[in-house]
Amino acid sequence: MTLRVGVVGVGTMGADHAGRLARRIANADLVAVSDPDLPRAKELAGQFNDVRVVEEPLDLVTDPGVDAVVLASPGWVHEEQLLACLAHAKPVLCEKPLTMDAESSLRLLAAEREASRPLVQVGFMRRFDPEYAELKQVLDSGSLGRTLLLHNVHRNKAAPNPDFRSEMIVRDSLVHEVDVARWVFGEEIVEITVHSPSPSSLAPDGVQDPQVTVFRMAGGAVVTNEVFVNSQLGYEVRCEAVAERGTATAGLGSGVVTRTRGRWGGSVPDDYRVRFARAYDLEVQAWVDACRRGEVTGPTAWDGYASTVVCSAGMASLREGRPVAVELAARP
Ligand code: ISE
Repeated sequence: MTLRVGVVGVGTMGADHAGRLARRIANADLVAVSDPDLPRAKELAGQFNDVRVVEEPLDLVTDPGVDAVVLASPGWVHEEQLLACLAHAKPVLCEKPLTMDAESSLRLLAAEREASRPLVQVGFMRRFDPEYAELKQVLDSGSLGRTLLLHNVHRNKAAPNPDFRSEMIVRDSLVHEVDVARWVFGEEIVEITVHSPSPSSLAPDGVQDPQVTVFRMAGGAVVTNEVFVNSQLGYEVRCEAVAERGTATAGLGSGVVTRTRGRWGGSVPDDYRVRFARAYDLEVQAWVDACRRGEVTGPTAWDGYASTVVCSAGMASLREGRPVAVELAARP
């Protein structure tokens, strides 16, 4: 059976996923797209064969010709759209955030428990990046001893839009490090502190950028994170794990090196679509394969809930300039 997939939201990520589903993913067909921006949805659908435009996102979810949904709509409409997916037993790959706050994420977890099986995967694609996956394997093998620290660096060339305020750096960017830390250690974050160094003069007025954030993990490890979204230099994402007998680093960017005119070097990608292209392909292929088996194998609704709670605590820490404890509901 070929999985018939509909994409809701045709902004940067939705359009990227649509192209991947139409051209690179096996055993899946892109059959429909939906977005309140109808001309944009039509323009995207027109790039492929036999892709319908469904005006209302909820109509796409309930469409009998759609087996599974990729949600790339803004976070504030996720709850309603995810609940519709659950009510109609449609597996869904939801770009982060799962929802905007802990309460709505908990409502969603409860609704998923009522469904016949888990249906939600959250789009934390770094878990599928070959280098991140290898880093995790090395650490899990125990060959380096116990993991003590993680140092993450996350730089964007420029913020995606002028409304990308300090809170968005936590909620939309740091959320990836939140997931990486929980995934690498296999445990929850218990405390978050957001430090506010002197901001770059190239950041918009009043925006705290860069930010340095510290997580305390349940088992006592510490994770440091630099997030700098107006770094000018390009897209750079790195993770160094420090263990008892060595370190493991993903994202050194040591691709092809050229030497010419008295200089040597490689290239820095412009954005995440380039840096994580392979990770997105592997993520979506794994999701399609799991959907066809009736399973969820990637980051779950619980991972989405936990990352939302950590980011909310992070936003409080950013406001108040102090460590904030992370309090999760009991895990079902
Ligand atoms: C964006 O939404 C992403 O998910 C990117 O991976 C991240 O680098 C960027 O900061 C976010 O705005």
